[in-house]
Amino acid sequence: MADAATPHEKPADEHPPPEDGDEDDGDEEEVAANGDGAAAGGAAKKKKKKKKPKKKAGAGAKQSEPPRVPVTKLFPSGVFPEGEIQEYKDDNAYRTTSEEKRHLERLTQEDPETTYQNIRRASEVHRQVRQYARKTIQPGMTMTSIAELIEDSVRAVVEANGFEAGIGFPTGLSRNDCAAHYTPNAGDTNGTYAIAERTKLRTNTRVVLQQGDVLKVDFGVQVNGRITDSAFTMTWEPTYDELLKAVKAATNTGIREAGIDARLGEIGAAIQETMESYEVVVGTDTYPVKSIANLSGHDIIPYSIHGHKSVPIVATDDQTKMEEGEYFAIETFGSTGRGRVVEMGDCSHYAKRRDAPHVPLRLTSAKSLLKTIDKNFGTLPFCRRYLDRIGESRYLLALNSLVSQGIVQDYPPLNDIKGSQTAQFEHTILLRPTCKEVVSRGTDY
Ligand code: HZT
Ligand code: MN
Ligand code: MN
Repeated sequence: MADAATPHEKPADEHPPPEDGDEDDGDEEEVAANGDGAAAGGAAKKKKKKKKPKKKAGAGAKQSEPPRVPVTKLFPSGVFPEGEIQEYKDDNAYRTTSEEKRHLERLTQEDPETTYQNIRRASEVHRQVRQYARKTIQPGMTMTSIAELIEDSVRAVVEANGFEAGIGFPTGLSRNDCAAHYTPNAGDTNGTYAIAERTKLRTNTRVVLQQGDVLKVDFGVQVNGRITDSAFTMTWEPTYDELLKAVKAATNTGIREAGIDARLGEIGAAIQETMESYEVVVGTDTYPVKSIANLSGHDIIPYSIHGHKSVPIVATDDQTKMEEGEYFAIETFGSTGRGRVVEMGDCSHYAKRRDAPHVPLRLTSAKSLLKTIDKNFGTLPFCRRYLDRIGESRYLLALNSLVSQGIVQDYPPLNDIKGSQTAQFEHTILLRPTCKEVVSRGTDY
């Protein structure tokens, strides 16, 4: 099956941008704004009309395919849909009704509404981009084309603009035994399956998505430093349905157990209990689903994808409590393998450390690369492809030097044992004073 271009390996202009935001070509579908149809304004259902309505910002505006319409055009009021609201459990229920707490929500934080609108706008971008990704990603596509499909959409829909808005972190496209932190590097030949593609000049090998793959799609969107971190798993074989069910349920358990004063180790225990109540049949073999013990969720702070807390996905004795105002990525990983990952394969993900030491750099190239990182990413994670696209080349020695000096953190791919299958679901939640908001919730997961 050498070089026959798959339906999705055509040049980039296969999916041209729309001429206009609310062009009514009949092929486009509206994007359901949020789980309960709680879209604030904007995305009201509308039937196709013979006559084009007058172009009016907002009312009736819909997302294009591929997504290129900024969400600020779909929600011109600047009010973005609220996520799923969950009440706090048990002894925290008083918060829901407490006048005092509601008062605090209004007064104490530095304009909570602004930060809520930032994270909700990022989350709406995530929902719209993933809706397109979920119907477009197919076996036969290269990992690079999948990454670009997602990232080009995020940039357009969030109106990427320096540190104000953009990609939150590299698009994770981890397959099978790889649970996390794989994204293609240029000339990507990693992974089990590569096809030969003969171009006029030479033969390239590229990794291509396979029918039997279990693909974790993990991408991030940031608005003014507020990052929505959410992930889902795609398969094209019904064999893995139970694995996905287990992990989806485990993530929802984690979300339900999360709350102000909830202990991290107890959340992990509840997640593990849900996860490990499932099994998966593959061929003639039955596998218990295991929580991957050395992966976890995490808190999220402005411009930094992980703060100081980890949310385990197995029972631990961690007594640390979640606190009011914190943001968490609740993510769980199930595996048919050992239930542990190790770092494996070429690294693609990096981020400048918040605690980077100020050491004099002896390599001119490292000094210059650090300037580029400071200017373009700050402490947001980036990948080698993002360095390529801003015109950097031959930076590997410099990058490795920044890693070995503790200035940049590397995040290599994380794999369970060969032959295993791993799945992930992830949501970003916000612990508001009076309720829990699952900001990334959609109708899909
Ligand atoms: C690191 C680098 C990135 C954070 C979790 C994660 C994807 O495994 C504390 C707990 C993006 C995210 C991260 F480019 N990681 N969520 N989504 N990966 S983590 C972590 O390093 S740190 C978990
Ligand atoms: Mn993630
Ligand atoms: Mn995460």
